[in-house]
Amino acid sequence: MKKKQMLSGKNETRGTSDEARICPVAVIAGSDSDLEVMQGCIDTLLDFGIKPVVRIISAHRTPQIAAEFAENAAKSGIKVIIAAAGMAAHLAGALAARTCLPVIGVPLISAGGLEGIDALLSTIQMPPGVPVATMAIGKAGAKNAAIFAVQILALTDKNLAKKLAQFKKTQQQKVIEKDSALR
Ligand code: RP5
Repeated sequence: MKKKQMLSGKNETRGTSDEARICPVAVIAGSDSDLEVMQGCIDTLLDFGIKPVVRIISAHRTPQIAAEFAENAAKSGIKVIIAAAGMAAHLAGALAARTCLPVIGVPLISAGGLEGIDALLSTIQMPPGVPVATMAIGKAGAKNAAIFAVQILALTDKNLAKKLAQFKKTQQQKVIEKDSALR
């Protein structure tokens, strides 16, 4: 089911600017091996009613496509880009270099990597003038990237702002209930 949602996001949201208007967030993974963790990001966006554009684009293996995507993203209606990669994770930075849109980076743990520290440093240590809003490594970062994107969009979208307030309330309530259960 989850996989279907992800594939559906990918297939139905590529292309025209009409589609992009209802897909203001792009989730870009550096490899198909990143998709399992990024499903948490996609699912969180779906929970807020946002169906993202989902792509696999590599800063190193498909640099031309990465450049073209970043240069055309704003024109096609995308407002926030989430970029996730492992190892020498230059994807978020490479996209941020070519767009004025906010770019959120998610450093991932990859096989043979350094537990995500390699990706964290590659994503976060951007030179002044080209920021990447870098989240935590892995699953937590994937989910937070979605919430952070919603927070940006909620600044100009009352409906999303309401959903965000409700999300915070529910989250708080869950912790209070767990605390009460201990007493
Ligand atoms: C990065 O290299 C990708 O984002 C991925 O996390 C890592 C390994 O890629 P694969 O060899 O699994 O395709 O570019």
